[in-house]
Amino acid sequence: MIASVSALFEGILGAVIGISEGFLKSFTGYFKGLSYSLHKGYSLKSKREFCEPAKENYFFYKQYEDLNNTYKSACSVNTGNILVLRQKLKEKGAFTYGRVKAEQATIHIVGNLMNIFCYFIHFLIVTFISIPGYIFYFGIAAIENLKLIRGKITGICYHCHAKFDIPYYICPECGSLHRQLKPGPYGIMRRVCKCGKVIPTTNLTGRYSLKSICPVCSRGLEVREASPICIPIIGGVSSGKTSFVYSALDCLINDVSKKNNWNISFLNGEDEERIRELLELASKGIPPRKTIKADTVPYNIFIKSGKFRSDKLLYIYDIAGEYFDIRAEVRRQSYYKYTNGLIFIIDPLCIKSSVKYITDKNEITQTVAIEDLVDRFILALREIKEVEPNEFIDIPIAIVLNKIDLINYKGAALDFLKEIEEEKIIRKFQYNFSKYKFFSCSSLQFNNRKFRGDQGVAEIISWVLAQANNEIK
Ligand SMILES: Nc1nc2c(ncn2[C@@H]2O[C@H](COP(=O)(O)OP(=O)(O)OP(=O)(O)O)[C@@H](O)[C@H]2O)c(=O)[nH]1
Ligand SMILES: [Mg+2]
Ligand SMILES: [Zn+2]
Ligand SMILES: [Zn+2]
Repeated sequence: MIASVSALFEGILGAVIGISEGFLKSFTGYFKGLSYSLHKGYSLKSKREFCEPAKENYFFYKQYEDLNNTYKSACSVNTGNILVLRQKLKEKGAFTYGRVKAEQATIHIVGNLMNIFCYFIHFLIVTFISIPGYIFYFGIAAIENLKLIRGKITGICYHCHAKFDIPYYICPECGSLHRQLKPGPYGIMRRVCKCGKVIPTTNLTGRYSLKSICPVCSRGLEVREASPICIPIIGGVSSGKTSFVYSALDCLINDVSKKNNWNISFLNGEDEERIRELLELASKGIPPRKTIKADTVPYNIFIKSGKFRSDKLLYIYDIAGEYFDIRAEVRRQSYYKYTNGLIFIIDPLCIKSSVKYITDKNEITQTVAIEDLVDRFILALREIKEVEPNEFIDIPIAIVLNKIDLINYKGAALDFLKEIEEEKIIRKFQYNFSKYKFFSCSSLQFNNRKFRGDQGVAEIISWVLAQANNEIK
């Protein structure tokens, strides 16, 4: 009797001590979990999605990963404590039994409730601290996206013709490659590169002034986050495409830009020199060298104006005439996918019925089958752009009757084609393009002791630019 009373008493004493020990462990469990989970470094999410060479902000992803890990660790601490206590049951006696069982039950109930409570408080604290950052992030990201969308800003590589959102940027200090230099876990307006250099992460803060490379071919780019306007020049061999490009550039730089108050600039000093030298030669009447198939780098010119939402970057593709001889070759030119306007050069010397109007018959040396070329090009374009036969191709196209200095006809291009009974050519464009216009010009007029494009060239380039981009009028 006395023994059982004393055992009961011991058991109760044990239980009281067990409960108080259980409470203590329950209160410390979450903090132990916290000490196991909080550590410096990257969040798994940012590592998976970005993996950038920059310092990560704690209050973006990592704080919630730490929160969840802390809760899991704290639960494990409780389970561990309960298991360890089980060992103690090997010691016989009512005191030990009461202490262990009471402590286990306390940890199980109070410990887990404490974890839920602490998790909730932890969640509130990190959320409270994070909210201003998130609001700032969403605000800046929205303004940035709006600027890129409204300004039609995208990247186009002038080496490999790939299209992308923004290029890869290079840290000016250590040369590290930032593949996704935009607002995010590494910073909203700016980020700190792993070398310590602070670099801009938005167009608004001047990201475009950093050195960049193409994400596809890794070659250097100086596109500066402008809105691209891509205009390929189409036409048979020797139809005068390169001559037209030179006179169009000359006219754009010297006349059209001044008339519209546009500011013209080049990719860099080297490219400016290349273009100016070519124009200088052309102005002396030296015909351009034949374009070869390897010449795939376009002529780039920046057009800036206070009236534009974004700077424009013109890409004029001067393609070798041989490319249009085979449909598969046309299809291989990926820039037709995103082209904003087309200039189709027709050499009247290739149209048999125009012979009687040609002043210098010696010039008739070419035999490009113009109708076949038009058909081939339109078919290839439909395939690339995936336009159904019953739909119009929605790229504006200027059809240019070139070399009119050799033609003895004063009327408009469309009338000339009708006059020589080449309505077939007119219809091919009419039936396939939603927006088209016929022009005539001479890329080589001797004027003021210089060879320059005539008035027609200015008209053509202005029309195509205005059709290609609605900010240009
Ligand atoms: N008279 C006259 N000749 C021109 C005109 N435009 C081009 N040419 C001449 O036509 C020839 C071919 O001109 P290019 O500009 O090289 O022709 P292209 O279409 O670039 O030829 P490929 O590079 O072979 O595809 C050159 O000898 C030019 O001088 C023009 O408006 N008037
Ligand atoms: Mg050429
Ligand atoms: Zn760096
Ligand atoms: Zn590229």
